[in-house]
Amino acid sequence: MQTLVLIKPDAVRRSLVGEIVRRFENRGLRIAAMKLVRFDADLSRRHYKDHVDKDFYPPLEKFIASGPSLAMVLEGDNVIQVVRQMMGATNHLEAAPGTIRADLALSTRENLVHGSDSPESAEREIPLFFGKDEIL
Ligand code: IDP
Ligand code: MG
Repeated sequence: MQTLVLIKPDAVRRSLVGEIVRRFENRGLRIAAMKLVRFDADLSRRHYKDHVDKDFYPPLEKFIASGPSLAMVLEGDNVIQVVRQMMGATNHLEAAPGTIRADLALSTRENLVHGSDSPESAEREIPLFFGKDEIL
């Protein structure tokens, strides 16, 4: 099983890439693909297609395009659920202690990480960032 993980521009700016990748590696997940990506408005609208009509979307698009993100495909048993659990709730105040967002974030928008929320989302999101030949 595979999932798409993004380490968002706030995390890259704050030099938290290593800290966040370390958590996933230590958990036992395998990195199947990894690269820096720069969102533009088109990629943002495609990636966040379920959110484009929401109030928080315009500032979200500005944020996600504000600098490079690290995109990864992670692999492992139940990886979608495992990554979502390790990320914590969207709102850092509701994220359980020990999760990435609870430990490292102070903002609901700038919340460091993205992880696909279902197998259908993973199947849709991975090809937005990686060709088949880039997933090893
Ligand atoms: P998720 O990343 O935990 O799956 P989603 O509901 O899919 O959360 O929202 C996508 C992203 O949009 C969030 O990670 C966060 O960056 C941003 N976002 C979601 N809800 C809010 C909000 O209420 N205020 C500001 N930003 C939000
Ligand atoms: Mg989501």
